[in-house]
Amino acid sequence: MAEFPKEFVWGAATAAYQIEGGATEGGKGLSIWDVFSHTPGCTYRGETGDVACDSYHRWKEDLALLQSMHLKAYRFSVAWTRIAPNGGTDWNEEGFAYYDTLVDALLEAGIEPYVTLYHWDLPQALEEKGGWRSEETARAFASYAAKMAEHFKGRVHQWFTFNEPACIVKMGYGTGEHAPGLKLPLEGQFTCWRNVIYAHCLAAQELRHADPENKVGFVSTGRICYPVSEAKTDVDAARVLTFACPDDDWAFTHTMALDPVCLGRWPEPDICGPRLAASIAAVPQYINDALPLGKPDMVGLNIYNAAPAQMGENGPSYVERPAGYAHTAMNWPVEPECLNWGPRQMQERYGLPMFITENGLSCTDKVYRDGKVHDADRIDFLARYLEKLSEGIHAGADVRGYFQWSLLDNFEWHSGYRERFGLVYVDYATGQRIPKDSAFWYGEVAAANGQSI
Ligand code: GCO
Repeated sequence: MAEFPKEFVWGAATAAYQIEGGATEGGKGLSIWDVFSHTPGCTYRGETGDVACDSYHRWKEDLALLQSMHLKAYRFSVAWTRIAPNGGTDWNEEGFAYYDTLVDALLEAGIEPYVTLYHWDLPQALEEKGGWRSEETARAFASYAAKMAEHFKGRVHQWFTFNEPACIVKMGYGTGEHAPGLKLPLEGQFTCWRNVIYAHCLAAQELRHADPENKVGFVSTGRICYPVSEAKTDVDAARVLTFACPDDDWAFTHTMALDPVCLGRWPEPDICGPRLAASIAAVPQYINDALPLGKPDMVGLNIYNAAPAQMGENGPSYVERPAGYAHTAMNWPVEPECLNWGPRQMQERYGLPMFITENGLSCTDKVYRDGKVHDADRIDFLARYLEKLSEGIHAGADVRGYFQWSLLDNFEWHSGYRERFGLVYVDYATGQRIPKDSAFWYGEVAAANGQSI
């Protein structure tokens, strides 16, 4: 049985471009994802977020689903281009009106909004001026954050500035798999990275200035390695591999996001590759001086899996998984220990309250002949992961809550609608929502604070 702290927060998560649709409605401007998804060859079958789950019109149904699952928290993101269509001070009243309605309805229902200000959908107008390659984008983001904090003062207190710099930079400006689809060398990617971190620090200052009651968060994803035994040597080896930042794999690390944000300094050179270390050494001093402003009240961890590790003959080494190991529809390994060891390692290094801001899996979900969606894989996965999260909390990780990814099946970026991550099935032709078996199961878990697992 899994036990969770008394005030543990149970929620679900989504993101604007993945669920809203209404891509050109309500005065919304174009984001880089509107442009990228309409660029031939960039997404699975050329699928776009033009309609997605149509939550822009169907948000009441989403709210009802949250209530049906006894959830007291909803993590969603705001489309910057609804608030400022061109990413400047071109404030759009219709954009504010949409999120006013959603936030007020959540509060009325006793569901706390956890708002992500940036979940990858940069205004296209800013990308055309350099995007994250330019510090001006950091300043524009701070202005957007200040406006949001002012507008929602007294109603929204839980803010996450960014979701996953790892994906924003590596996939958007490195591999080109995500918007804006650029392929820069390490040095160019790092420039984008440090501008995102700078943007967070400036925005954190604005959010706190607007309302001292505001809690500022930052959402990170990256490599987690767990020890194959409790032997100190294996535990140490796993920790070293979790936080290492080699030149060929530095972006998908919590280190590169959380060291500057939480510790106010960049990772030490001896855990960085030489090109990365040289880029860090060249960071302008005024950005380094701003880092302490970004210390968060809460760290968001998006954790889906991990790699087994041990202390080998030649030092820390990965352990090969057995043949036929369990994996998800998206071919991600099923590794529940990630929610035990990941939070414990982050607790040791950063010592800040944490939320699991995303965890879940895609399954080959379908509507069965009985009209229901039976997703035993998701129930088993969540049970195993939440048991391990409970273990990590009992070992000392200060995890305050868990947001399941995702409330709804939705637009999975360059994979389009092929992957179904939702607790709720979405028929994209009609917009119909069908709670999967896991939605009922997760609702019982939330109502029982995990005791039903
Ligand atoms: C991420 C993003 C989500 C994804 C989810 C499944 O973590 O990549 O925050 O938008 O849809 O994680 O890949």
